[in-house]
Amino acid sequence: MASNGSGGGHHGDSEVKTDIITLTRFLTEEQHRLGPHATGDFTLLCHALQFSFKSIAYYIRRATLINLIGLAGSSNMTGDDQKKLDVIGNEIFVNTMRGCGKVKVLVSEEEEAAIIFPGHGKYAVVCDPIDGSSNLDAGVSVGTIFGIFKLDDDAEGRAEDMLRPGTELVASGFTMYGASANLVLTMKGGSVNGFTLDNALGEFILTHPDMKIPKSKGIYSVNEGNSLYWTEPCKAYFESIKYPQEPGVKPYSARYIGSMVADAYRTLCYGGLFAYPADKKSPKGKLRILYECAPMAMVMENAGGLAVTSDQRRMLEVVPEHIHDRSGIFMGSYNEVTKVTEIFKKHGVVAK
Ligand code: FDP
Repeated sequence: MASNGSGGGHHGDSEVKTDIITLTRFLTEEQHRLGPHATGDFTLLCHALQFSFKSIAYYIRRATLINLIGLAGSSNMTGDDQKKLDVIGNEIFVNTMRGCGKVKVLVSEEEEAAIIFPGHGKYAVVCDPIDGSSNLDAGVSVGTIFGIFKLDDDAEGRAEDMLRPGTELVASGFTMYGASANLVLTMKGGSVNGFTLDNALGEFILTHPDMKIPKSKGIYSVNEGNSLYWTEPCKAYFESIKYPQEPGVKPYSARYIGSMVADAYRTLCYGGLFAYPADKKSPKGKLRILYECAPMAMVMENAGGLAVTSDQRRMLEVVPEHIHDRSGIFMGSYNEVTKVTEIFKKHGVVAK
């Protein structure tokens, strides 16, 4: 069978790719691109991250078979009931981060306090190990969200060190556990790259290089069950896309999975708007700044989109008051988020 010399060979009807970019290769190439001053610590940290994603993907896939569905009988720091898989996902994450030796501070949705590891790790990791877990028992897609900060060389590692804006993230992303496990990774000032887990090879393969979110798309994603509590500008925005006044303009389609990672991944791929606004019932919003909003905002911005808070500030500039602090969020296609900001402005809500 002759090779075409471009990394692919013809085998029967299908083309078999023989020059594959795995996440491991991608990370090594990124490290080499940075030159000799790159120590390889970030690469090792990412290897540990990818192991935790593979493990969580494995347990989610087997959950119904090995009695991992249902509640663990406890609730986490933010008051949510913990599922057995929340607990296991968190343990996997904590252990892999500790084991890699490169992390000094870990903030997890499932842990009340920041975890400080011994040793000289120079990174801080924030994570929601299993986001969207109310969907778990129904087999609906959930995900892991993560962000990575670099600490100062002499940092002792304190929870307060984590109260920083998303603009200081050196990398962020998420893995969605759906029909396949899809990992999206972005680094500061870089592009957004998507990898799909090949279960047989046990490797994440680069399948979506340089992802760009479409500039506009008539899809909105929000929990409409909260509309009773929405503020006036919020109501006005959603009215405007559901009942457009301009002749010939079609109303938007609604899509809401209820797992931020899955809704964000669809928004990244197809475009549109995902929102979890602050409202009269939850004036600070529901989603957590450090390990949900900021990492997602970085992905959206690096893919050409936008992410803002309910008071229309750039999400990445928000400094959380405590590690589990929350915010309202509107994120997605550039033109869709811009439209939100324009309507809020008409109602007197302007970023300060
Ligand atoms: P969950 O409570 O199932 O963990 O922040 C968690 C989150 O899910 C997000 O993944 C999701 O977007 C949102 O909450 C769903 O909240 P609602 O059920 O209130 O719509």
